[in-house]
Amino acid sequence: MPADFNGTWNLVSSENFEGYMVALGIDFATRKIAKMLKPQKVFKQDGDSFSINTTSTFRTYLVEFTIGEEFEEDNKGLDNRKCKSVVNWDGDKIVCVQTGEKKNRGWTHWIEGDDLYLELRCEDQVSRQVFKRA
Ligand code: VLZ
Repeated sequence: MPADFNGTWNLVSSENFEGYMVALGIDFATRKIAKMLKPQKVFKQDGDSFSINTTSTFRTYLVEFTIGEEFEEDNKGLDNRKCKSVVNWDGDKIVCVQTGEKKNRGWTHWIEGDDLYLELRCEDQVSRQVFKRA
């Protein structure tokens, strides 16, 4: 029985999002704004079909995917690079590999207790975020 990510989640802590953004080549002014944000994630999950909508007062980012099916991701409003992405289960975690110009790019989500965790990876940088149910 895989994990159920459905719901609305609010950011409560963030570690090294700055390093992750630098690795993605996000400009200084955008980083200053972005690191102040408290984004919300709305997960919709139906079996292996997901949508994750990350919203904030500054930018919004929607990604939709099915486990195991590669898709084109354009990262619009983030670094605007295109990559080929695929998300797979690793136990109760969902692991995204984003293949493109940036090495070692991807993310992992999992739930522990009532908290949603996110690890964001790009090149040698790792950012960790924790969300609580809204
Ligand atoms: O999350 O890739 O949940 O694809 C933050 C918006 C969105 C703030 C960060 C604007 C998206 C930042 C991180 C401007 C540079 C992300 C995935 C996993 C969904």
